[in-house]
Amino acid sequence: MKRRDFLKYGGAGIAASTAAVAPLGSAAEACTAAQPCPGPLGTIALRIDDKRIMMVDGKFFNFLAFKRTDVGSQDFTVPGPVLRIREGDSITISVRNDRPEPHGFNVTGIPAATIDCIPPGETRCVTFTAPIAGTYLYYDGSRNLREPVASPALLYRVLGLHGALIVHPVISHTDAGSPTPFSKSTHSPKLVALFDALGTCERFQGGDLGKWKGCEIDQEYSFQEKIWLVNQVDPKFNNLITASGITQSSLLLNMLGNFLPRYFTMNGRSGFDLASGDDVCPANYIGEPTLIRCLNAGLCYHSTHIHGNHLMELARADLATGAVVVHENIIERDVWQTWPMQRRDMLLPFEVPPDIPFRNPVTKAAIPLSEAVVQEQFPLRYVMHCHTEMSQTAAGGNYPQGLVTHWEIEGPLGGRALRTNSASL
Ligand SMILES: [Cu+2]
Repeated sequence: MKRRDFLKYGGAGIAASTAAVAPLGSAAEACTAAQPCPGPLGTIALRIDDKRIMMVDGKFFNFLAFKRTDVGSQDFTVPGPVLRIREGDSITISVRNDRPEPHGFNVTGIPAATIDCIPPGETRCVTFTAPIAGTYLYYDGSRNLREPVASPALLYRVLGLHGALIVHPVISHTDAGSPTPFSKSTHSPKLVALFDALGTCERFQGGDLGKWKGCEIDQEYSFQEKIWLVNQVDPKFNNLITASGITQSSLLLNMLGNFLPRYFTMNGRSGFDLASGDDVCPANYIGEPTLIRCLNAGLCYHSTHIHGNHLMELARADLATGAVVVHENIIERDVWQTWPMQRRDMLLPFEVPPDIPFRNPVTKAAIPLSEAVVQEQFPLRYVMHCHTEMSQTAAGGNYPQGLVTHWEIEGPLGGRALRTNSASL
């Protein structure tokens, strides 16, 4: 290869480190001019640093990561911690940057929750009013020196600086008293009809236990509420992260064009590492509906497919504005698209799967699922996998080590109580 070609195509370390000196200085100076936090550091305190993380095939790569410092002892994670706030509250978020390059903070659909620039070693704050209840994505949307101004800033988000921000409603119950994930002001008649039907009809059984119950505001997830946050990893971009800064590679001049993901992750894991985990795998009894909040922080399109039940799509993000849109009509799906920066709230009803013979074939009378299952023993496990074919793999060909997990029916209607009672005997 001629030296000129090396500089043009691959000489990231040499070409960029000399070319980047001047702009790095000026950008850092502009960033330092930003005002420090006034007063206390706020409701939620975050830090940014780098972290080495092992992928499903045992290889380690560098990531940029958030950790929360205002609650307990937490580690840097990718994705960042799940943040839960309440609609209408005044929220202050502080972010300390322990990396050598400037960073920022953004939330899709909440333009006021923006910190343009956090200089190295410093802390910046933002205060905003929490918008309507729903699922939001926080991330670092600041631009690396080499990312073209004409295209979206992608690098820091994809390298790990992203996480789910959940806004809880203040008044969420229907007039009939059914809890929903949304504010009453955004309820549609069909959404109300669905949540009122949960636990009360032949399809959605379970009485009071069949109602949906949300996650507590100080928890990341619960047995009836999960978060599926997907991302993709191309190690050649992760390899640009060094302790002394980001290597200013020519790869960044066209990140989308140069991006070739080798790992497709959900909540930071893929393949075998997604085979279990309470954060990801819904494991409930018939009649215990589970909300799955789906987000995509990456650059690739995903097409999530689930077996066993259809899900009810309750809400999505408007991709133009990022705002939460609670559907007027409930859409039943077993495959749903997840575009980059998209969020969708999906309700997994935990109804009797249609292939389980829980009716007497002659009299049509319902018989207990526990007696009907003669061939398939509990737990019944159903796959979730992405229908975007590339995402089944890891490291460029390890199948199935990509975006694949499962959900499971632990037992029949009322099974949780039966198990609890037998455990107490
Ligand atoms: Cu499938």
